[in-house]
Amino acid sequence: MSSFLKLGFQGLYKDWVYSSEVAEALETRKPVVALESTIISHGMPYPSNLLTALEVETIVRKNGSIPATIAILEGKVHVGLTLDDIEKLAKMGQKAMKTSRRDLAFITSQNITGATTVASTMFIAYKAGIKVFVTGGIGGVHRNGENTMDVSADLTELGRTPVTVVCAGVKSILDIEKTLEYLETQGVAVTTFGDTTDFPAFFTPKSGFKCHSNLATTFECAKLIQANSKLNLNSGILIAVPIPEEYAADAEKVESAIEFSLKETVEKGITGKDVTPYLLKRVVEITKGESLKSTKDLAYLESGVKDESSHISYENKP
Ligand code: PSU
Ligand code: MN
Repeated sequence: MSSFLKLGFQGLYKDWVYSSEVAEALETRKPVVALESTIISHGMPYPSNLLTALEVETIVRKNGSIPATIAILEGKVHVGLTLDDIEKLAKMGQKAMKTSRRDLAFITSQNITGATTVASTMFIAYKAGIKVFVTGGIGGVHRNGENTMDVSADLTELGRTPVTVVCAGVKSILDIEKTLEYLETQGVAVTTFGDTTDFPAFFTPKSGFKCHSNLATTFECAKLIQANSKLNLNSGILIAVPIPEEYAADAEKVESAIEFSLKETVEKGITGKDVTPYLLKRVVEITKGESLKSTKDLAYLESGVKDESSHISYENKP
């Protein structure tokens, strides 16, 4: 709180709440990385969601940046959460409102607590002056999306908001080929990172669909971000970093779990914003945690820790 008061940082919107370290970093132009919160409430079960959220913040710090996890708490936009806030969201799970761009006016006018998706996190990050955002997997065009028109607002947000999203690709619960097509339509600069041109499928390093661009180093990525900004394109960038082979899930197991869960959504009439959380939950259940393990491994990777489910204790918090 002290630095917040000392520096008098308020940001663009006077009623947004910034954590003191994020406020200080933004005012003194230190690097800040935005993080979403729907992955906490709707993307993973408790307590893995809590441990992962804290571990990701630690990784961001270890790499010299300040993490800004974004959420809406009792109708207020929060940029940078306290440990208690993160724990509350992790425990609320699906009781927190899944908040995409279209929900922002509603949730802030009704004083509701919600977790932000990639789309709304990008919007808030941009307005807060944060240029880079890291997450696991983004939303996309759903399978059979040509009939349901279920296309995540994450893709249109990438087309309209100049923030760089770094992720592990798109989960094959979605139609990856159509997702890439739609990103092209939206004018999003999409690239793979590392030594592959195959777009990654989150659980596995290759999806079988090619990406037109590949960058080998973080320096090249920085140049891309700078060029996007210089051109004033006002659209986003997607950098897809493949999961290393040794952490990848068994592709066949995951695929059969996805197909089974997709059938269930049709049988149970699950539609709209409930589809993604339902599929994520069922794939974890059916693969008996194998998919969750990859999710956690991805997050823990840079900290040099391999998941044993319990060995990142709550006490290891930042
Ligand atoms: N994909 C994942 N994990 C997630 C999500 C997607 O592998 O947690 C979440 C993200 O918050 C993403 C949102 O922005 O789901 C997309 O939901 P929808 O398809 O309803 O737009
Ligand atoms: Mn949808």
